[in-house]
Amino acid sequence: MEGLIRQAVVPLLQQQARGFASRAAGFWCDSWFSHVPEAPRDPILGVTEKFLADTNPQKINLGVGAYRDDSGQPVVLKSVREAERRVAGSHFMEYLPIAGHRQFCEDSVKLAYGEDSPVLKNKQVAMLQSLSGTGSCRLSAEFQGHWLPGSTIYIPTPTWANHLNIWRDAHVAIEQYPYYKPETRGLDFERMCDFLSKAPAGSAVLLHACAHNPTGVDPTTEQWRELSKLLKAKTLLPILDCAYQGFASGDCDRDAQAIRIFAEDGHRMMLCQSFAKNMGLYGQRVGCWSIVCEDEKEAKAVESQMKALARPMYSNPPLFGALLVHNILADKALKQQWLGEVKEMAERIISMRTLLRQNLEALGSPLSWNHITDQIGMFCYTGLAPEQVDKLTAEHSIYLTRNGRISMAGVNTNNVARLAEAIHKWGLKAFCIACAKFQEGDTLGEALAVAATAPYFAIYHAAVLLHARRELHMALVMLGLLLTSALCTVIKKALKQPRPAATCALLGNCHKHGMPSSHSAVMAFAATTALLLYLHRRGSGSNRSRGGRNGSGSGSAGAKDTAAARTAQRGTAAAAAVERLAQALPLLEVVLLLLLTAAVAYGRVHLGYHSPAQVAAGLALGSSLAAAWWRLTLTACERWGPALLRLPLLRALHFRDSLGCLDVHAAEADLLKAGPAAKRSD
Ligand code: PLA
Repeated sequence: MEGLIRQAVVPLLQQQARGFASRAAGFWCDSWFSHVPEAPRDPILGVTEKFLADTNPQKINLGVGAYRDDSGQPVVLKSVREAERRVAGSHFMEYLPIAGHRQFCEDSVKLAYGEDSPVLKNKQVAMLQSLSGTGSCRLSAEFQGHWLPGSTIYIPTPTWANHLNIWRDAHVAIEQYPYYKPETRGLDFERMCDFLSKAPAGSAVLLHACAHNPTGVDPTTEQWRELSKLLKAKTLLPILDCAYQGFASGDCDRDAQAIRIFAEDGHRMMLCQSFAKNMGLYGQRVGCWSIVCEDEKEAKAVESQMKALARPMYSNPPLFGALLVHNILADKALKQQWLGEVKEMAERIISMRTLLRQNLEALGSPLSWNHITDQIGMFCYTGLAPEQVDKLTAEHSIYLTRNGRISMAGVNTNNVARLAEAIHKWGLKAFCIACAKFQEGDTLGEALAVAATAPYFAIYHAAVLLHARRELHMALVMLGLLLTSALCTVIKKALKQPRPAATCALLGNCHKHGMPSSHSAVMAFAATTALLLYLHRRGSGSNRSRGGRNGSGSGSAGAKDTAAARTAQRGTAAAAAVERLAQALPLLEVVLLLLLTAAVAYGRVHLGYHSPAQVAAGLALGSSLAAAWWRLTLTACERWGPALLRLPLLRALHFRDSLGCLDVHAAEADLLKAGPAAKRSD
């Protein structure tokens, strides 16, 4: 409703107000048009105007939906050239009747409703040659406004921008129904049906017969059937706009399925056909407007009113294009040739979708570009925001509509890489931890993708420990983890061993190197260090119970002894069990870390990110680095630890050496228990 007010009512009021103001001021005698403001550019054809004004030789026009070959040139189909040859000189240039070329219309509706369509056999279809698809739509809107007064048109969101202008200018009330779901980049079928089921009976519903513009998302056959039933049950009139027959699947019959389902279900309906795209007759303005009526008698009356609408608008349609289409559709061999050419055009577009997606993935784009290949027809609804589109135009001379729609017909092998680079540069970037991809439905893969975050958490964990505990050796562990990761990057660059060929295209990492797996190396480093620390603390614990060095810094006896003493004090078996569990915890943690390392390593192969050899190399590198680093850490802490800890900065930060302490937590608990006096005397 709000959209309608903005688009229809507000401009009308503004126009009236301006007219009134200028007349009231007496301007209209000496300045007839001074009150006429400049209209905004058309959102689609305005893009072509800007493109033509650009002097950059590298410019790319992906705005208007006009087919181009792989060298970016407009195409005249061979079948059309042959029809042109046959037509040339053989016809005089008289006016066509108001309803245009009758045989052309009959060929045209056969292509849409089907050769053996009962509605055609029963002569239920009123028809008229129109000024291409736009002319058909405009006549439909005028007919609705005139013969179904007070009815509303339901238009999908989004849609071809001109639909809104057309029904607005025909003064028909507009409602917009949900069609596209950005989150799934698919059809919002449930909401669409829900919305339409609430439309008042007697309303009209505009549907794109195939290759929805701009989304490239069509209902499935089943969904078309459901929609047809819904519209029938709710007494809604379907108006099908068929501007791309053949461009969705490459097969004109398949692309007519919606039209045929609705006709079969006995709908009264309107159909707007265009031969601009599928025959490449853009400038010839050839279309056909038809209305399926109750019977022949009704069709006759309706057709007479269709002519009555056309006559004061443009009198009668142009001759040449209609003759071309008629020559092609009425000649079996020529029609066959044309069908092959439509298929070829559709296939080139499909191959460009694959190429564009591959290029984006090869650039390492972390976003999903599946929708480029999932969508059908002439357009790709990229999801780029208007600001990003502006960047593509300003910085790269790439022209597209501001709703992020790309005319795939303008993409070719020469410009696809430049287009992908520009989209990648100005497109959305993603930040996520690990971002491991897995196959839909692979539960193990999903769990392993979650496990792939572990190396990042190992580093975060070390950082948090360092911050919370201020242990000297933890600073060195953290440094070791970072060095391991950096070393992997250096080795990968030096060896340049590729990622597994079988999966790299799907994962979009073909341009990355994989030897060794840094995930595996970092995890192996973390797990080995944890194991060595555990063994070291156990060793110092048993030494201590044999009278060895006490490294806890708390001045108490070994934690094991302390625990035993506590147990004795409480004297309960349950407490003893809890204590034993607490003692076993450090070992359990080490075991879990080793298992997690195994899961990460297995996941790298299962998910296709690395070969087994790359993972094995990562594990070997990480664990041997950890062992070497551990020796170095021990020596460093023993030799230089005390001196380091005396440094003013480390003292101020309360850094400490707790390497030799068997159970840091127990030691701290004892310290706190001893009370403030103990802390002061410390
Ligand atoms: N209906 C839809 C859904 C369309 O996309 C178009 C054309 C038409 C009707 C009208 O086509 P015609 O009058 O040329 O037969 N849309 C184009 C061109 C290809 C345009 O905007 O006029 C587009 O770029 O969206």
